[in-house]
Amino acid sequence: MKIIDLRSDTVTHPTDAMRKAMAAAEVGDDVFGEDPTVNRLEIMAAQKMGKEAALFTVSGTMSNLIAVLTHTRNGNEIILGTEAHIFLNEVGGAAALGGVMVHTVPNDAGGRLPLADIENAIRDKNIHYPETTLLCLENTQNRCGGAVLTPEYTNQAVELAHRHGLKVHLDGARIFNAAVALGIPAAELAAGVDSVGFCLSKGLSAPVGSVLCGNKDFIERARKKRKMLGGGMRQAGVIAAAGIVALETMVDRLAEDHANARKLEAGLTQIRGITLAQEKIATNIVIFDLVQSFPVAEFITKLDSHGVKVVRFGNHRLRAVTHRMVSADDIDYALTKIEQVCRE
Ligand code: TLP
Repeated sequence: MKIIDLRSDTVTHPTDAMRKAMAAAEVGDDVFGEDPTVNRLEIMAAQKMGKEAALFTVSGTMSNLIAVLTHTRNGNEIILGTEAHIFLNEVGGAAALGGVMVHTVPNDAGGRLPLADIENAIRDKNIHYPETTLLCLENTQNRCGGAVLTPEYTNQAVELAHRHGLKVHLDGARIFNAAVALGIPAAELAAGVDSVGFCLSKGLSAPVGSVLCGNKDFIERARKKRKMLGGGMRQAGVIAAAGIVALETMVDRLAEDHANARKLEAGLTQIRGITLAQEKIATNIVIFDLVQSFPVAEFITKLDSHGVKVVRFGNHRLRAVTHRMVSADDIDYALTKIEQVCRE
């Protein structure tokens, strides 16, 4: 049976070029700083983000956790969106391992944290209060349907945070989707932030990995936190090699995924029983709602039995993500099946 897996762009397999590069990768012990391929990837990543240095990590979750651990101290408070991946999907690592309190601010439909709300959330100096030390933003904003934060917004949020003495971490798991959507270099989206992490293993199709970028001092301290978390890898050049191919060859093609997401949206709006849950499709994520009477779990199971996979994103809410392994024809096929299940 044909399988169209729209659960996430994390399901992408490495390309043939990546597998070749992995097989041929020059390696060394990265804990000694001696893996030439990892070193090359880190230099490349830092350049792409316009930062001084970078650190290869196992996952987006690990990059975010290391950023929180490096920017804060136990008992600090961090500000992030009610829809933030760090808040919702990272097993509470910031609290469990970082000992920080999270102060959430509702994201608007565009994935932004309204500036006035950020300012309101920053604690005054008062003997009763924890110290607010970090603001976390997310670009693209996953749960807001892959919404894109513009450099203008990010710069304003950074200016506000810095004025109050906060650092800013950007969860840029899909920052290249944002860059491609806006037609600007990713570095512009991360210009003012103190750290940015991006994933190689999502739309860019590498099998594993994320890179955390920032200034030299931050990365030096972050490297130690990675070691503490057990993330000091040895001959990691084998996986970094795929990351290099991802950065060199997989960024521009994200535009295709965005076009397919718009195609999916156009089709979904024609299906009775489905409404879009976002104002516009900005990148590769489509979030949609089923009419209240449709049981979501059953819908997913039925669709799955037709070979089309999506994930649950709420009581009546589903998410579909386009990526390299889904073609425009696959979108047509998926739409036919979604329509069929809705009809049934
Ligand atoms: N997101 C996954 C799931 O965890 C929801 C997905 O399928 O979208 N930041 C953002 C914005 C993310 O969307 C994700 C992964 C991460 C961080 C974590 O990356 P990994 O999975 O590499 O730990």
